[in-house]
Amino acid sequence: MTKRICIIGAGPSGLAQLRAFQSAKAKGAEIPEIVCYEKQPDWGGLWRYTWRTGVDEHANPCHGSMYRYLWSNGPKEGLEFADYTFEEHFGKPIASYPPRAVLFDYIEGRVKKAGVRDWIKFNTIVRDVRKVDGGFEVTARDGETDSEETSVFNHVIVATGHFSFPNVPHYPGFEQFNGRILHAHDFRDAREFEGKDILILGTSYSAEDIGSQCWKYGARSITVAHRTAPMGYDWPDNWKEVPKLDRVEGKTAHFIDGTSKDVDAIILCTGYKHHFPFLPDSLRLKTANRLAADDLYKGVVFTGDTDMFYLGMQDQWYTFNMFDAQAWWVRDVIMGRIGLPDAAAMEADWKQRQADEDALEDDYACIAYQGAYTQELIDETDYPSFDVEAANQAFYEWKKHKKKGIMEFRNHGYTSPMTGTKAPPHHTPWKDALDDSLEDYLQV
Ligand code: FAD
Ligand code: NA7
Repeated sequence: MTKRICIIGAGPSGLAQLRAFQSAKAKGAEIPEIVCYEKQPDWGGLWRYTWRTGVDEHANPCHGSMYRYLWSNGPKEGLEFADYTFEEHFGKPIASYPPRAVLFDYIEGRVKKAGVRDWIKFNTIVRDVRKVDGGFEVTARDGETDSEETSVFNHVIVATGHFSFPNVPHYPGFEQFNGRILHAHDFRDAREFEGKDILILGTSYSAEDIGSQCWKYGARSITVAHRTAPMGYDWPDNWKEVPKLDRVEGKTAHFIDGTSKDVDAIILCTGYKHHFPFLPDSLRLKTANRLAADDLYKGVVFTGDTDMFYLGMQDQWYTFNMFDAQAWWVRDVIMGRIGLPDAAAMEADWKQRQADEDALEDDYACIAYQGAYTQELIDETDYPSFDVEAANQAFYEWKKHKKKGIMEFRNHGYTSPMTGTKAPPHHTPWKDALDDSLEDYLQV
């Protein structure tokens, strides 16, 4: 009997899984029956921009965390698909830090070509997954028809991402703050903060990029409070890094070193939580945002139930091509091409990966580690092999360029690990490029 597979989510990870099965089919293999549930009206996951915050069009939690004017925060040469290059999609080499709309177009181009849209049920949120005899009973709700359906599958692949449920801390005085407090998840348009004094909490990607956007689009000042350590870049004059926030009184933010600053808005760039409200405890992944997640053999097989898989649950240097590596590998387990070892060996695997991660000394080592993981999976499937070392190099150069000029790093170009082509410079320096549309970006 044909196996039935449920994929939850049609973001880059879920789409990688669809493309993996479709590529096996194109090579003549008999593939399982596939149903992909996607709660949004379209594919692309976080790369599908929504102006909505709070709840979505069907009153479910809004998935989108991306904002207007977002340009890739790492070089595109690190995330390029090995089976569908940027040059194939755009018909010419393009610059290295594409805005969101350009990356969405690229992601969409591959799956349009593969013809997998019919496998996806849009506007349909998975509400419940239960273990039953012979597999999993999955209950999903179609927001358009306001109706529920329940189906049984042999395997469930969770590809719901982990940058959508905000980690929202509380600090004394938030209740009385005379301004806006929002999490990065709800940030949409930097122009809202033009002429304003902004306080940002956090020191990772969201803090750096949302602060940079507010600066680019005319905020009066940016103050970034760090809980652990400052980011330490050479920031513009109206940007200060200060110690941890202690409390807020009226519009005044007080920091633990006794200094203070009057601010109009507080943006909590305090990260996200892995959150799977549709799963029972026995199937629910519980892990921190790290390179080697808990309880996942080879980073994808859930050790609590090996008929269940998770994609893209790691913290990410590598993204799209790592999701591909995972999806091809999961496909091959499901199709019986790759066998699984016993429970003890699977547990030893993720624990060893975490021990190796804990021994990494710096970001460069983390990049090499995730590159090696991606390579390991690729080597065990027919995903087109590519020069992972060249992708690592693009990331290393990106790190150095950030250190050299945090508002200039996006003006650099890198060499594609797939085609060997060096990216041309963008026509306008990032800080002056206010139009983030695909049409503007692709102009020569
Ligand atoms: P997602 O993109 O989150 O997709 C998950 C999908 O699952 C969504 O479509 C969602 O609607 C669906 N879903 C969720 N729950 C359910 C449910 N219960 N039922 C049905 N469907 C469901 N990466 C980069 O490489 N470069 C960048 O510049 C970059 N910038 C980023 C900026 C921000 C602000 C954020 C938050 C992330 C950024 N990322 C970036 C990382 C991002 O995580 C990946 O690029 C990628 O989107 C992850 O893909 P995914 O499919 O795993 O998850
Ligand atoms: P990250 O990378 O998880 O970073 C979260 C940041 O938030 C980090 O600097 C934390 O500081 C800080 N944090 C967490 N809790 C608090 C509290 N309570 N107070 C102050 N600061 C806090 O999340 P991002 O949103 O930046 O990035 C996630 C993805 O989005 C990423 O892949 C990007 O591509 C876009 P710490 O260092 O732990 O002290």
